Amino acid sequence: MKTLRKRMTKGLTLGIVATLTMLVSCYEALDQEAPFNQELITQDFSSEFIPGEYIVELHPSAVNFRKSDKYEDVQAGMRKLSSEILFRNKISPENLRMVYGHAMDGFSVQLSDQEFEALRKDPRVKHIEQDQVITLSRPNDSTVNNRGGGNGGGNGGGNGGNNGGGPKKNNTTEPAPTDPEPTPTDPEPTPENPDSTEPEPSPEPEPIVSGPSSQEVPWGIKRVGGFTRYTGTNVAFILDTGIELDHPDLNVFVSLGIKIVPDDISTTLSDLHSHGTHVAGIVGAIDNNFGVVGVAAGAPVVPVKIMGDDGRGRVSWAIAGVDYVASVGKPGDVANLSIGASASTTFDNAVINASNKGIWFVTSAGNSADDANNYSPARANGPFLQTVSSMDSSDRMASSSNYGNPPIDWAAPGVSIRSTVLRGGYGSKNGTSMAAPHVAGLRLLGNIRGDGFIKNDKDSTPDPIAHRAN
Ligand SMILES: [Ca+2]
Ligand SMILES: [Ca+2]
Repeated sequence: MKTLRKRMTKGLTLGIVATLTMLVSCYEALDQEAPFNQELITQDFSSEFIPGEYIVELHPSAVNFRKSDKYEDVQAGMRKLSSEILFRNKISPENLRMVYGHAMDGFSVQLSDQEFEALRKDPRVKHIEQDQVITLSRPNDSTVNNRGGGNGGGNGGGNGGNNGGGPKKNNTTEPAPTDPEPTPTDPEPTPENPDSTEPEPSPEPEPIVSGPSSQEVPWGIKRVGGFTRYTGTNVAFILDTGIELDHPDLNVFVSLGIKIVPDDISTTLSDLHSHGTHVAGIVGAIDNNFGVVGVAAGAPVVPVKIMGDDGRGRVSWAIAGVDYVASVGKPGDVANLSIGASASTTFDNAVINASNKGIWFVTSAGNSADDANNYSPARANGPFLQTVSSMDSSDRMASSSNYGNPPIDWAAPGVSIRSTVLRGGYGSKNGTSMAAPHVAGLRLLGNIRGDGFIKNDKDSTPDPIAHRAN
C-alpha cells in the first residue's frame, strides 16, 4: 500500500504553482467562550475562481479502456487517455493535473484561452468548468491544550477555562466499555435551564487534568445521543487537511489514507493545520481515560488529504479525494466533507455519484449565513448525501450557518466544539465544519432520528436535530 500510495502521489504531483487567491469556504472562529449564539466569525464564505485552471468532465463513451477495480490502474488509464486528448488538441500533457475515473471521468488542467476553446469543442468533452480555491481560515488552532502540558487554565488567551464540555472533574469513573452511553435520551435543554451537558461558562476554571479518568464528553457528543464504541467494519474518510497520524486519541487508518495535494503543497499525509484532526475527533475520538471522545468512538478515520497545510485546497483536489473514496470505499462507509466552494456542477455530481455507491457523504452547509443552495457540495442532494447546519448548545442555529431545506438534512452541534487538534492536543472550533462530523459519526453507527428542531432557523423549515436513532 505504501508503494502504491507513493506511486499515486507521484502521479498526482504536477508542480502546481499558482497565485492562489482566497476562497473562504469554512471558518474556524477563535475559541473565546462566546455567549450563546454569538460565536465569532473570523472570515466569511466567499469564492474565487482560478484563472486558467479548469476541471474537465468527459463523456463516459470517451473512456477507451476497460476499468479495473484498482484505483491505481484506473488513474494510469485516465492519465493516458487525458494526455492523448490534450495532445490531440495541441495542449501540452504537462498541463494535466488531477485525473478522475470513479466518481466521474475527467481531469483537471491548466489552459490558455485558446486551449480552452479548442478543448471545449472536442466531442469527448462533456463539460468544462473553472477550478476554485478553497481556503480554511486559520492555519493553526490557538486553543491547543496539549495533554499533560501543564499550562493550566484551559485556553490560551485566558478566556476562561475549558470550552466544549469541561465535565472532567466528575468523570472519575470510566464509562462502561460495553454500554458507554451517558445520556441516551437527552432532553432538549432550554436556554433558561441549561442542563449539565452544557459547556457554557463554567463557574470554576478547571485545570488540565492529565492522567487517568480525565476524558471529557464534549457537549455536542452528548447532544446527538452520546458516544458509542464503534465495533463495525466500516471506516470514516476525512476529506480535509489530513489527520494527525499519531494523535493518541485517534484510530487513524493510515494505510488506506491518501495525500491528494501535490508535493509542492505538502509532503506529508499527516495534518499540519488542525482542521482535519478536529473533524476526525468528532467522528471517532477513542473512548479511553483521556482527552475527548467521538460519536463513533474509536472508529477508523482515514485521512484523504485534499487541503494543504496552509489550509488551502482546490475543488479539483477535493474531487480527486471524492474519486478516491468512490474507488476504495464500501457501502456503509462514511465520507466527511467539511469544506465547500461556490456552486460547482462538477463537484456536486462527483459527490452524488460517489455517494450513490452506498457511501454516506456528509457535507457542511457552510458558514456564510446564506442559502446553502449557493454552495457546493452543500447544495447537492441524494439518498446517501447529508448536508448539515450548525447549532449551539441551546439548539439555536449558529448565526453564521447556512440554511435552506433542501439541501439541509440535519442540524448538529457546531459552536464551541471541543475535539482533537495538533501535537496530541485538544481545542475548540466553531462552524458547520464541526457539525457535519457529528452526523458522519451517527451514520457510521446507523440510523439517525430527529430530536426536536433548531430554534432561530433562517428559513421557514426548522432543521431537525440529528440524534442517534437507537
Ligand atoms: Ca479519549
Ligand atoms: Ca431550515
